[in-house]
Amino acid sequence: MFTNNHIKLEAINSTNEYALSLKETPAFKEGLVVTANYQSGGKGQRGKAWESNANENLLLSVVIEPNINSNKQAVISKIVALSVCDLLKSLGLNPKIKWPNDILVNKQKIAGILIQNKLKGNLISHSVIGIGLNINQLNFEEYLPKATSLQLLLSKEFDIDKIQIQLLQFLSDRIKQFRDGFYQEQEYLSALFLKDKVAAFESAIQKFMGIIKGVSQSGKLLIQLEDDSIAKFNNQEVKFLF
Ligand code: BT5
Repeated sequence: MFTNNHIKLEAINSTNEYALSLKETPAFKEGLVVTANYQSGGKGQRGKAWESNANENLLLSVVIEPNINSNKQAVISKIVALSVCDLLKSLGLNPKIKWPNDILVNKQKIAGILIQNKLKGNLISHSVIGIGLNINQLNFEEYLPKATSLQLLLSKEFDIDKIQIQLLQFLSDRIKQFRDGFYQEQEYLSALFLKDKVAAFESAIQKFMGIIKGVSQSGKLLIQLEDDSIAKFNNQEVKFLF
């Protein structure tokens, strides 16, 4: 699926932005892969930055054509997060998905995902899936959660191209399974950070205790409250206190 349309860049502001800039061209179609050795303006959610030393980590964007209703958009990020987990598990790690888009190992962030969708009416015609995976970088800024990398966790250097090929294989397998109707929700729930554990959260109005039960189709976090009701939160409406 991601084999014959690969643009490799030495340096760019953001691989997601670069892929999106191609949206009126024939190259912008399912299977497009854009990678860079360095991003001068790597993007996270809502104006946040994704920072990576040059040549040390995977900075990747791929285009898929989901053709699903935009109210089911969460399935895309679930599949992508699971494919990053597949890769990390294949290396012997125990990854968790911290809603909405962080991949953690030992409560430290090893990868981030940024999905930007192009809509045609109610349909998501194209998704640009950006993945930043820390591979060989040893020193990071003081982020919260703390950052980690494959080399920090496994004490050896990794070949970034090989990791990229493996990750894209896991991702295309997951996409194929989804299109074949294979249900991945249970796997997602078992990988979800803090699922079924009593934890502390903070919303705009208060701090509270609750239990994560899942993520809705539209991507809202479902938290069971002390009175057993389920509250739904959009990204940015709730913070984990851990
Ligand atoms: C993300 O956003 O985690 C999504 C990151 C997606 C990056 C990829 S790289 C290829 C593609 N092209 C792009 O321009 N982006 C995508 P968010 O959840 O908003 O997290 C951003 C926050 O993570 C920052 O505010 C920092 O606190 C932290 N952070 C930044 N760089 C990091 C790193 N290398 N490792 C761990 N944490 C980092």
